[in-house]
Formats: sequence, structure tokens, C-alpha cells
Amino acid sequence: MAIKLFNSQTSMFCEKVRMVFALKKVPYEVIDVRADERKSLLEYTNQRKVPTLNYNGECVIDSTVISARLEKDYPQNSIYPDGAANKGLCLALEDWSDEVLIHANHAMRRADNPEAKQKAQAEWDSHFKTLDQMYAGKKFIFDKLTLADISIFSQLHYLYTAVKYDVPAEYKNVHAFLDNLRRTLKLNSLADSFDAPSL
Ligand SMILES: N[C@@H](CCC(=O)N[C@@H](CS)C(=O)NCC(=O)O)C(=O)O
Repeated sequence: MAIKLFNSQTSMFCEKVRMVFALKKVPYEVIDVRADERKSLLEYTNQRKVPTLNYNGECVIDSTVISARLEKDYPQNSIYPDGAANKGLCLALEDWSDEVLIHANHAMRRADNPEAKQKAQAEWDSHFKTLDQMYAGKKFIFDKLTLADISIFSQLHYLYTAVKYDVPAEYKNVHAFLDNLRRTLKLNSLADSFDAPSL
């Protein structure tokens, strides 16, 4: 048995999970769902969402559930900060990124007229302000790379690569964070997607 990831290279949630696998140095096989238009995913799970794992025969769906499961079974290089209070904060930030930043990404991607574009920009602006404060004087939110940074990076990275929207220059701390993560993930360019087997 092996761990198989039903993956779409352009999905931000798949990139998030690929980062968790790499941080923990857990080997896995990739099944590209775009190769057969999700036929094998639908056959296996009866649903269309990625990331999905065939986890040694067990079906595990959703990046948050997958990350928590990998942490439980492979506790090395923890994706959470130390201490219950910080872990709770980390999980809340993961959820904020997965549920709120994704909304801003979808809004920007779907904006097909000047009014919608302006609205999406205003939505992102308020998040950039928050993020710029969160990363003021810090490489990571906690004292090391955690799932909070990974989740936030995956949304900002999608904004840059798929939506093709540059973070405005005034958000210096957000830029510094993106560059720090680019180096941490050993990406030559922010335009590359992350798929290294280990970090
Ligand atoms: N909350 C889920 C979101 C997963 C998700 O939205 N996946 C998208 C790709 S980024 C997908 O597969 N959408 C296809 C569909 O819904 O048909 C997670 O964290 O994994």
C-alpha cells in the first residue's frame, strides 16, 4: 500500500497538502486528476474535490483533515506551533485563510467588469492590510513555519500564479513573507508551483 494524492497542480489546497508532505518528508504518489477529467477520483470517492488521499486504502478528503491526519501519523517536523493556545490560533488562521482568502481569490478571478474588479481589489486590500500587520517584523506567524503560513502562502501564491494579480508594493511585509516562503520552499521563482518531495 502507498499514499496516493489525487492532485491538481493548480489547486491551492493541493499545494498546501504537498507542502505538508514535503515538510514531513512523507513519500506519496501523485494521481493527476486532470489527466482523466477526474474519472478515477469520481470512481474512488463519488465526489470531485481535491485534495483527496487514498491513504493506504482509506479515503481522506479535505486539506485540513489531511494535514491533521499526517500530523497524527507522522509527528516529525510538526506543522503546528508548540502550546495549546498557539495551536488553536494556528488552526483559526488556517480556517481564515482557507475560507476567507479563497473567497477573495474567487472574486478576483471571476471579476469580468470594472465594478467587480474594484470590489475584489477592495476585498483583497483589507486582507493585505491584515496580513501586512501579521507579518510585521516576522518571518513566520509563530516561531517556525506552521500550517498557518502554509495556508496563507498557498492562497497568495494562487493569487500570483493563477489569478495573475500582483500584491501592491505598499504591502512590504507581505512581499517579504512571499519572498521568505519562496526561499524556504526552494522555488527559483514565485511563478513556479511547489512539488518538491521534501524540504
Ligand atoms: N475545503 C477544501 C476545499 C477543496 C476545494 O475547493 N478543491 C477545489 C480545487 S482548489 C476542487 O477540487 N474543486 C472541484 C469541484 O468542486 O468540483 C479543502 O481544504 O481541501
